[in-house]
Amino acid sequence: MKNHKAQFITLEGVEGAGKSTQKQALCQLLDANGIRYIETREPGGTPYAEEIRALLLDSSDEIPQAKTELLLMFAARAQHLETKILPALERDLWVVCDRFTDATYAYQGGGRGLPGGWIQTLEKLVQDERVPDVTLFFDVPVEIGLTRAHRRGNLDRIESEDIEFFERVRRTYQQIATRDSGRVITLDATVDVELLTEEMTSRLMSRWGLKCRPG
Ligand code: T5A
Repeated sequence: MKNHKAQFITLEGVEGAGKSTQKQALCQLLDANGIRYIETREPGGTPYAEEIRALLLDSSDEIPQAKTELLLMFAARAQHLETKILPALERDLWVVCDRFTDATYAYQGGGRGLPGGWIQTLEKLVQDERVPDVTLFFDVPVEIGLTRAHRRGNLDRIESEDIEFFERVRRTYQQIATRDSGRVITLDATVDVELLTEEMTSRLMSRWGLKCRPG
């Protein structure tokens, strides 16, 4: 393997894009190459941040305002970044994280229509210059993703938004991927699980100079 500093990898996409499924395949690739890593997710990732996640995703009688939702996403992120992600990277552990700040631009920015400038301000405050090294964007038409998510069942508060909301989320992800194509790898997530794993594995092996395929 080429010499690499510990990588901060994030997975993004609309609901049902297949992030969680492909995260397992990514971890198998890292295992096969003897790379030490932690797995985590947002919102959440630490006990405190998981409590914020529960607040964010539970459906209750009082619906949080879009601004409240934005601030809670970054509150959870501050805790997660400081107490889990950065310490892991400092110990030379790679970090595989299901969603990060691109999701805030996509959901609270694109979906809810909050100004991008607000998100940039909070991003600077919470992350300073820290951004993921690699982001895998699993791109799938909203109807396909939502059908998969519905099949899986148990929709949370945000998953229950209407189709136009998720169309704006997807468009924002696509814009980020175009603008930041050095960091973001876009994968066609309409194909079956095995084909998608194959494509992701090949792209990452060549990017990092890995030699061993899982299994
Ligand atoms: N959020 C998050 C914000 O609004 N702002 C933020 O800043 C952040 C960080 C939580 C919610 O929080 C929001 C976004 C979310 O609404 P989450 O925990 O990541 O996000 O939950 P979801 O995105 O809802 O996770 P899902 O499980 O719905 O999506 P995945 O992980 O993309 O999909 P996955 O792998 O679980 O697959 C879903 C189903 O599809 C099948 C699977 O078997 C499964 O049944 N599947 C496929 N079927 C056919 N072909 C494929 N290629 C398939 N891949 C998977």
